[in-house]
Amino acid sequence: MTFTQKLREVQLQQNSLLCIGLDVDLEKIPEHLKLSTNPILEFNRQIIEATHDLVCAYKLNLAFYEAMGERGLTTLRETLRLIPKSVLTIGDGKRGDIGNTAERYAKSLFDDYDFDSVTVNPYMGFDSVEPFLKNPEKGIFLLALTSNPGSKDFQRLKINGKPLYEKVVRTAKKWNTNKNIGLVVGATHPRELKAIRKIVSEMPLLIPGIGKQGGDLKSAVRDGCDKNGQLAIINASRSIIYASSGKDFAEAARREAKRMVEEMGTYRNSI
Ligand code: OMP
Repeated sequence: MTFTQKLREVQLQQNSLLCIGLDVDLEKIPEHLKLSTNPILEFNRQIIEATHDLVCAYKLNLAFYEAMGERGLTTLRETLRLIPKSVLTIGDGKRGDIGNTAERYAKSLFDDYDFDSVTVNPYMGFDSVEPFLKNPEKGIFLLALTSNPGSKDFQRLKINGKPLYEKVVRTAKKWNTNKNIGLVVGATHPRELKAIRKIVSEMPLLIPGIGKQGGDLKSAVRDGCDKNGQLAIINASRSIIYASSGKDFAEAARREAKRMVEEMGTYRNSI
């Protein structure tokens, strides 16, 4: 089964487009957890337990784990073990390097950590992306139009009258022979999201930027989904995992996740 098919199945089973970003920061977790042997793992354990029936994926941004040194990497591994197989995992490292190095990145993230999918920066071209594409069951999200203000610095530059991100989108479509490529498009660019979905009608779109970054949920669903109301993976990290800083943090995360899923449901029904 290709990654795209797997995503369709999971979204159908879970009836959800929501991805929770486990971007965990020791300074932001509730005080009472700091007495646990591994506060970050305990935080993740409770968040996963409270939300796994509401999501299609969890995205683990590697920066948050790498920044904690060796212990962070162990926590990353242990967190991955806590995620039920019914849900997809995204290793968000935005990797990209010469082929020989990219091979090592792909081996680490897919074979060792066993992520279902990863984020990849396409700036270095095909040989830097190719090592990630080999296994059709593993997904790759190529950065197309990112959610941050700096996305205008390069991604919107015109080449032969068309923005660079559009070139990335059209090229990714050509490279997608294994049906395992998706694109990252920020929810902060609703107009462009709609145009990109028209170009890639059958590719997954990872859509971050909801919540703290101000992206619009309605457009993320209506413009990001395919014609069946699928293939958009809508990520929220801080707005869910830090919905409360008290002892009720996991319940609060569940409430916020549920609220988002219900809101998304209303937009999905009108696709
Ligand atoms: P919140 O703003 O807290 O929901 O977090 C957003 C998450 O999505 C972070 O892990 C970012 O690194 C990631 N992200 C973006 O915010 N913008 C992008 O354009 C791409 C990503 C990503 O690839 O996930």
